[in-house]
Amino acid sequence: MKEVTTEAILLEKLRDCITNCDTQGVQAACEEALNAGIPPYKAISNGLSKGMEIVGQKYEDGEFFLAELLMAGETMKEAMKILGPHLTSGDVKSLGTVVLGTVKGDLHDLGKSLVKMLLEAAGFQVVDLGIDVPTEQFIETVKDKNADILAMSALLTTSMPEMQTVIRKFEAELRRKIKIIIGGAPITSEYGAEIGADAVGKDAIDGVNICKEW
Ligand code: B1M
Repeated sequence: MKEVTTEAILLEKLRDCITNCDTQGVQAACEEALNAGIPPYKAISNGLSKGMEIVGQKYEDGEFFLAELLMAGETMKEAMKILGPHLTSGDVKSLGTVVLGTVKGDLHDLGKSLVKMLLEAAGFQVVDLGIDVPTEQFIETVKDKNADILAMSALLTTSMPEMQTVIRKFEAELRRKIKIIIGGAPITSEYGAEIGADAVGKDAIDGVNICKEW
């Protein structure tokens, strides 16, 4: 019989807090996971994000509605408030400046915020433009901040073409100077290559590792 470990139980608890939209319970569950020595990124990717996948599936199946998506999002935010500070290394060296945002027409910010926390933990300076970011704002901020990397996130098939719009709007000289990474649930490596991105982050950790290599 398969042994059920404390870690597995706590990860399931985190998952269930998301599917039950339990904003109070998730705080205690995060503390419990940290106290049990579960690395914060594992708590997010193997616990909370699993819950988000279930919520997304239930929404597709017509079992959940927009209200549940919203509540699950709020629950995840509460969890990130507790886990986020534990992702930070406290290292002061700067590896470079990253301009980050979710593209125009897209209001999903949790994956993007996770990328931000991990980039900061790795030693990058991050200029977070938030969600629903217009094309010009990405380009102007890259210029103003003399950024090294532009990182864009999209969760909707309808918003992902915005990434191509942004990439096309860069003047040739500025484009040569900046590395562009994209990511989000619907984004594939093929899509990244097709629209001229330099890389696609399969998940937040992969994205940050690519930026570190650069
Ligand atoms: Co939305 N939503 N949503 N939603 N939502 C999805 C994305 C969906 C797949 C649900 C579904 O139908 N199964 C679906 C998209 C379908 C599609 O386009 N193919 C969908 C839809 C349809 C919608 C609306 C249109 C619903 C409506 O209004 N009728 C609407 C759109 C609003 C808009 O943006 N204009 C909408 C709204 C919302 C809420 C606002 C209510 C809420 C977001 C709350 C918030 O962000 N504060 C919400 C939520 C919560 C979801 C699901 C359930 C969860 C998303 C999430 O936060 N996951 C989602 C279903 C799903 O993803 N399975 C769904 C956790 C997060 C940590 O993961 O963001 O994927 P994620 O990030 C991952 C990777 O993608 C990657 O790293 C992270 C993991 O390490 N990553 C990067 C992300 N960005 C990266 C950047 C990188 C590298 C990696 O480098 C730059």
